[in-house]
Amino acid sequence: MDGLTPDPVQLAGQEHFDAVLAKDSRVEPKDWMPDAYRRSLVRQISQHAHSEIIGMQPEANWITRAPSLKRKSILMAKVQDEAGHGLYLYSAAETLGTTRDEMMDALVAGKARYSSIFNYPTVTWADMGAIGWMVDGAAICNQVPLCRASYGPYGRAMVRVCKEESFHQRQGFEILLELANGTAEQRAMAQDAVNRWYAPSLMMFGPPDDDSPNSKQSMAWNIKRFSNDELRSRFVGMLVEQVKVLGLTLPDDQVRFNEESKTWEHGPLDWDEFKEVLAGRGPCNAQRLERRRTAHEEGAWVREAAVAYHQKQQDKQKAAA
Ligand code: FAQ
Repeated sequence: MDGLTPDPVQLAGQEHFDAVLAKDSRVEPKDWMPDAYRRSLVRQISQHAHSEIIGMQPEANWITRAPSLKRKSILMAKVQDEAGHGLYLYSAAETLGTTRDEMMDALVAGKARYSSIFNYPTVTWADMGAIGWMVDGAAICNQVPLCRASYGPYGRAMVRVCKEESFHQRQGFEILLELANGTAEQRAMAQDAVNRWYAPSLMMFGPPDDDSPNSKQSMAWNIKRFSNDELRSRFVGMLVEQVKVLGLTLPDDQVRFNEESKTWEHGPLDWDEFKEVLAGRGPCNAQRLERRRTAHEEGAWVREAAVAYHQKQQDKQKAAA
């Protein structure tokens, strides 16, 4: 090609890609897709996978301290679900040509993003309730629309993830409900957890729309279906109703339903804090990354054993051929 004449393969590919999006249909791994679409998907899906994996840590801290055997097994199952979500998502990203090793290397080198929310400490048992109710709740609000993401493997992975997140949210709500109906001390612990997780969970939806560089293009590509602020507002509306059932309050006296725009409004959020967390200077960033690095190093023998096993199987097949 001389660089001036349009490449016919690329032109036909772009035409097909545009038609797929116009029909609101799915793009599949072997289809032609623009490089920028591929890059943006790898960016979002790998960050999402890392969030699930790092997100295991704040809750895993409580498995040994959960107040009963039943609570321990429920929490353990939830943390294992998060590992599964990470694995589906790494697999979806791999279909775009990025290897799991590349993604994992970026994470342990501190070069990859993961959700801001997992850089906050879990200081009491009530935090397990608040995480389930609010963090998984926010994850559901954000991820249900992603089930319709234009990239097939991502959208399909989201269907199962969302089913499991719904169960997680229920278990978190139930922990808070029990504490809220317990002793005065337990009730205070539940309220304190809700107070601490409220603003960070609202910030999970990402920066305000005016400050969200990726949203417009992601929405044009049918990856994101709603803007960060739209989803945040829906989430506030959900919290407002459910907190009444808990008999607790939200630490925000500016929550109100705007009749004109038909959206839920909330008080100001500390976006400087959000930027600090994203820059790696949140309360637990260093601890989370260090733990992940250690786990990665300690798991090296499992990866080596898997490679050796695969090699052995291949040698056997060759010998039999
Ligand atoms: N934390 O232009 P936008 C879970 C970054 S899973 C860190 O608005 P976009 C399950 C963003 O990447 C939670 N970084 O970006 C669970 C971008 O940086 P980049 C994770 C953030 O992509 C529960 C820059 O800021 N969920 O909780 C955050 O259009 C309990 C500008 O932002 C997902 O990943 C943040 N909160 O919208 C597990 C869902 N927000 O890449 C364990 C999929 C923004 O240009 C226990 N992802 N940034 O360097 C998404 O929906 C989107 O990527 C958003 C961000 C909405 C997160």
